[in-house]
Amino acid sequence: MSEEVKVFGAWGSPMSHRVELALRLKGIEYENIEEDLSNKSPLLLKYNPVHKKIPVLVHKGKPIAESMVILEYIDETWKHNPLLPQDPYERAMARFWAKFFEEKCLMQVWMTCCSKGSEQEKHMQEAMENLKTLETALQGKKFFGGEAIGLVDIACIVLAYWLELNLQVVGIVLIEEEKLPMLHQWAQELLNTSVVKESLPPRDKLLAIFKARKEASTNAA
Ligand SMILES: N[C@@H](CCC(=O)N[C@@H](CS)C(=O)NCC(=O)O)C(=O)O
Repeated sequence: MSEEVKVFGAWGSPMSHRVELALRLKGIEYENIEEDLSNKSPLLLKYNPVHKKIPVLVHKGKPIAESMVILEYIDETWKHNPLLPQDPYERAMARFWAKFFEEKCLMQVWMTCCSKGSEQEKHMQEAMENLKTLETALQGKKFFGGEAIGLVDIACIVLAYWLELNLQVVGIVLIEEEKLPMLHQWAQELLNTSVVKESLPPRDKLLAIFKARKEASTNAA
């Protein structure tokens, strides 16, 4: 491991998956360091003293935190199989949509999974509106990155897999073919790509966690 690439992550985390997928797409070997999030290691706290969260990428002894920042670092360090377009305008657009997803879709869909009744209805409507807007960036394309998986696809994979599974457990289908046809098609294409399939955490293990969380919240109510 000449490049000394380490990823401090957790098997079920969509944020550490972003980093691992980017490294896999670039063919960069890395050492995966599994963190116990209920008992974080002194090294993780040293490497990410501000947020104390995973993922952290450590390259040649230097730590970088925040998944989207790490993705850009990876893209700038290993320039082959680019995650961002070469054209400055297209790069700006990719960053725009990744930010839109982070700020306007991620939390809204997550809150749809976690809330109930009229609260849930409100979050779901907001999530739908924002996902319809996000979908426009897929017009005429297979992936947000075009023919190849790019930064926005990696950012949004949490929607196609983790959030979809969580929504399934609470009995909601958001990414329906009729309502969000382009996002629906995109999710299928993405999850059928071998590099993605090989990198995703097991569906059954995630479903068990989401079901246990739902039962705990039902019992607490
Ligand atoms: N904005 C951060 C979010 C990272 C994050 O939320 N990590 C979670 C796991 S998915 C974590 O470390 N949770 C433990 C904690 O909050 O104490 C990123 O994109 O890297």
